[in-house]
Amino acid sequence: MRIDIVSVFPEYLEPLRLSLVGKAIERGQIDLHVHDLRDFTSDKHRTVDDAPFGGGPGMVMLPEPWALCLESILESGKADGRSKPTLVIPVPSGRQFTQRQAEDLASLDWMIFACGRYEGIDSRVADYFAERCEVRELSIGDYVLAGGEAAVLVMVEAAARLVPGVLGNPESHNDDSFSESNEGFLEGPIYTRPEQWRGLAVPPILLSGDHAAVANWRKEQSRERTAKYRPDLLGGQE
Ligand code: JDN
Repeated sequence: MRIDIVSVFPEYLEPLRLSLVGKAIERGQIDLHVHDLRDFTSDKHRTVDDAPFGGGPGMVMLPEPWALCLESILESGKADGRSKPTLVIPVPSGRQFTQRQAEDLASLDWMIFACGRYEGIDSRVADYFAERCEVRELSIGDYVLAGGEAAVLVMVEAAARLVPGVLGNPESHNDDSFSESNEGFLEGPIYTRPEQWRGLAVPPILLSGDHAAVANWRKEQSRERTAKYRPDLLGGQE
């Protein structure tokens, strides 16, 4: 899988080289390219923004540096034997990024993430590239960040751990909160040694060796937790 990320703060994406995603990069399972948008400006001040048409506060990212950068990435990816990237643009006004979206991204061969700053990117960039690749405007939740970088860290990590071979044991996905094999419920409580810790015991059923009973108990815990924190996932009201 190839991942290109464009930002005016390329250092913001460096944590992706740590831990699980970092290991996947080292193993060659993920080919990560981070690009500085300002490298695609031509004025002395390396300008990437301007005032919004129609007035209002803040600044909007200029379309031309984005076009030059994305075109250079499209060429580089083609030279690398890739075709039809998906262009992900994190925006507070986008479709909700969910575990289903993460699973879908994990199946792709090539993704480009465009991190906006200020009030966002001139909307013509998404329209223009919609004719050249699949564009997805995604939101990681109902809050507003200062830019798309933190959202991209979230989306790349959520997708990368689902890429076959990236996580040691693929079965560990089955217990994930929101996973299909878990009926979309939240994961219940988990325990390790010692059996007794500061006066708190591990639920005895987990020590019973009765796998069916353990599975039933976990399902029940999972339902209870979902009913308490996320009744919307059970089809009820929030
Ligand atoms: O997903 B976000 O909250 C988000 C915020 C901004 C952005 C991209 C995404 N660009 C500027 C603010």
